[in-house]
Amino acid sequence: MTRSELFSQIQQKSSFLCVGLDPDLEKIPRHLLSEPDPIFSFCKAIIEETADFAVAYKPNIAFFEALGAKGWETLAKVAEFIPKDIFTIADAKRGDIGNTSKLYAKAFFESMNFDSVTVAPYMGKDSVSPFLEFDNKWVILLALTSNPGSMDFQLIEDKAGKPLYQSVLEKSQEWGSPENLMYVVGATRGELIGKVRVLAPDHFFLVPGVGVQGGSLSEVAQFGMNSSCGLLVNSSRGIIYASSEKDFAQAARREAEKLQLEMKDLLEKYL
Ligand code: OMP
Repeated sequence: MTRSELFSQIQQKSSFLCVGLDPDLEKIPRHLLSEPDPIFSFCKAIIEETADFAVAYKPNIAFFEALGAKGWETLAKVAEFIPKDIFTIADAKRGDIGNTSKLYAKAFFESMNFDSVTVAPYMGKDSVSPFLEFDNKWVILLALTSNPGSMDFQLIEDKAGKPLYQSVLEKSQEWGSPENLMYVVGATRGELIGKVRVLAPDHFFLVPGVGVQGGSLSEVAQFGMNSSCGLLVNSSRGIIYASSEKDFAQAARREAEKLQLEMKDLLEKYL
């Protein structure tokens, strides 16, 4: 999917919502456990009920990988089930020496036809570039993450006072463009989102951390929105586990709609 196709979907739906698919057998409603593929049934119902409000889906690969070979089959079925006009993110946080990264890229872009994959920048250019060689596919590079451990390395300053995340943003812009490179910027770092926006004015940000992790959607929009919106705000648990009863998909729909309505107002205010 191209950047302009993504932006037109955002405008059409008045939404920049990414629904995170983090399906955990221990958390999904009990009645689904008798289905032949409970995780697929769960994701399918969530997708059917939230697709009106979402411009992206982000299956987190760990939740599928944890189930072994069957989990990979389920992931492929989920990826295939997501409507083709909705942006898909394989949240795999990959990255390795060049020839290995190339095969990771093939796995997610060719075998499963995802639009994008999350990539860790730690191993540098040759670990990221193979993902950038695919037409109309995207790298979503970890820049400033939402977790407490992000302080351990990402905020360390060099002798000139430049934090590591800033070096990641500056250097990686030599490898990709706003047409094929996005950044992960956590919603829990509200005070820093504006700084990241200055460093990467045109790139899309994938922003996890609203909802359960406590980030503020309005702050994200205030400091992070650009003239093409430039934001995909993810919520996983806050949507998919809104209810653990038979009405789980309808409850997910209500949560997704709530976020979309907030996003509509924010788009009107800042776009
Ligand atoms: P919830 O906190 O349940 O909304 O889930 C957040 C999702 O975003 C999980 O799948 C995380 O793995 C992912 N995530 C973060 O929470 N923080 C980050 O900095 C980066 C990610 C990610 O790359 O998606």
